[in-house]
Amino acid sequence: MERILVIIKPDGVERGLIGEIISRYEKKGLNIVECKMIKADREILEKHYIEHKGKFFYEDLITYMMRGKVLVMILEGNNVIQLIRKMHGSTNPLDAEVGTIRGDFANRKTENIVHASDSKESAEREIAIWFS
Ligand code: 3AN
Repeated sequence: MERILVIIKPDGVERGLIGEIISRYEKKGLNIVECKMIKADREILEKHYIEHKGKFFYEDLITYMMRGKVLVMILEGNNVIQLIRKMHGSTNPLDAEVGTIRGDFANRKTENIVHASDSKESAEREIAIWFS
């Protein structure tokens, strides 16, 4: 059984998209096994985004992720990582297909509504950070 960490980011929460996003996961038959709403601090975000440290968008990304509450979830199921990433669409909203969450709701690269782990290894690393 595979697990993935998903975050509905501050813009998703602010824009009232929590219900819409969770409803898509439910309709797809995905299983939410943990869920919490928190205001992330710099410490947790620096751990989460360690691979992006030093990139030109890093500071903007951390500031944006701290500006409001986020909904953090663990989903579990067969091939859940591939399924969720397909449903979220590409990081760049210009590349995200219509019908995906980013394709339907995002219009910027940094503020792109959702995060999802991109591999089994990153899922376990991220789950340990957010649900330790
Ligand atoms: P994804 O969330 O699609 O897996 P990552 O992990 O490459 O994308 O990037 C993490 C986050 O950093 C993205 N969700 C986005 O908010 C931001 N980001 C990534 N690349 C860029 C970029 N070129 N310009 C601005 N923000 C970016």
